[in-house]
Amino acid sequence: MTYLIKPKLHHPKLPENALGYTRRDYEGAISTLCAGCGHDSISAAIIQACFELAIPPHRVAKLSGIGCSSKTPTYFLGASHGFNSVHGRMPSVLTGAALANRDLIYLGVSGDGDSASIGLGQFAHCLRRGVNMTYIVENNGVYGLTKGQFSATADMGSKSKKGIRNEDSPIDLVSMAILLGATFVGRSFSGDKTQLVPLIKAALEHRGAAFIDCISPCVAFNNHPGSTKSYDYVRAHNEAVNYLDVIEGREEITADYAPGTVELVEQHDGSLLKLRKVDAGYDPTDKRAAISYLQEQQAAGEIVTGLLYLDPEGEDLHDRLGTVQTPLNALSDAELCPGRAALEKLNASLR
Ligand SMILES: Cc1ncc(C[n+]2csc(CCOP(=O)(O)OP(=O)(O)O)c2C)c(N)n1
Ligand code: SF4
Ligand SMILES: [Mg+2]
Repeated sequence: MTYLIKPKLHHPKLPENALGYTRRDYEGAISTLCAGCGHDSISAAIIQACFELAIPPHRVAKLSGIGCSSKTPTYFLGASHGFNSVHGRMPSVLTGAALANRDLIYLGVSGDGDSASIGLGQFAHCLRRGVNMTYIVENNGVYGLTKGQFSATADMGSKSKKGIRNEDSPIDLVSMAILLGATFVGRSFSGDKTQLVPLIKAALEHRGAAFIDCISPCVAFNNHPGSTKSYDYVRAHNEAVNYLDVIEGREEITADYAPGTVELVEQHDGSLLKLRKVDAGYDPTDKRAAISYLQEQQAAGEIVTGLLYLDPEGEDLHDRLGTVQTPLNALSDAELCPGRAALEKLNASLR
């Protein structure tokens, strides 16, 4: 793969985070995506979120599948671990990595083709298992990389660039993720940085399976008037259920205390989510209400965005499996291979 590295030079007065890094330290190579692609805006939001959280870049493992969306990890967090896997297989590679080393922060980036078509089974199982990760689908309703075929999230009745009508009903990844057992589920729009950056920060802070469906218009194949994934449609039909801000367990990240109804939700790791609700009736911790609200708004043609479901007591797969605390690469040979006697004892316990 060829890619262009950005020059390291930057203005000496760029703001620094708690680690002394500037935003530039969280960037990657120069993007080769089409100008105006929503995916580039999501990369910028990821960079901003990691900068604001002062995450050490080498603590992040970014994984993806295949597609324009799955190319994007090259364009952010250049100093992080990265693995560009096979089409639709990111979730199982991420699960394996997370099981081998629980100390890294796992960020999975995928497309609607990657996750809702070929990788649907993988998507389902890593969410229901509670793998500790942030899983972002950059949802444009098409297979962008392979020139605009309908994906499984494309609207029924929508027309492709070539004028062909989609006859299949779409998969709503957000509703699926809630039903499957993800403990943090949000939806946003690539063009809404004010909402997306705090949502990504909250997902990164969440312990357990965090999923974000991010609508991301494909300017080459799916940004026309008939598509609900176009810039114009989302701007006109977006119903935001909450304004979200994150307060880390360690220190407060933002001082934005604008008026409005505020709800503080404590997460398992002690960090707090601050929700400023624009819709006073919306409770993200009520699973059944969240699902029916999503269905109602969808029937009315609205796209609900924001933090849609949260279980603050989310579990990590490691808790369920009772696995060793230490990353496997830090265990000694004797610990990894305790010998014949230990194996015989284990076998005997299973008879
Ligand atoms: C096993 C396999 N099947 C098919 C392909 C061809 N292919 C590459 S990307 C892609 C779809 C990508 O769509 P999506 O995940 O929505 O990403 P986007 O390009 O829209 O961001 C397909 C079908 C492949 N690379 N591997
Ligand atoms: S084809 Fe679509 S998804 Fe791919 S880079 Fe271009 S605008 Fe983005
Ligand atoms: Mg796509």
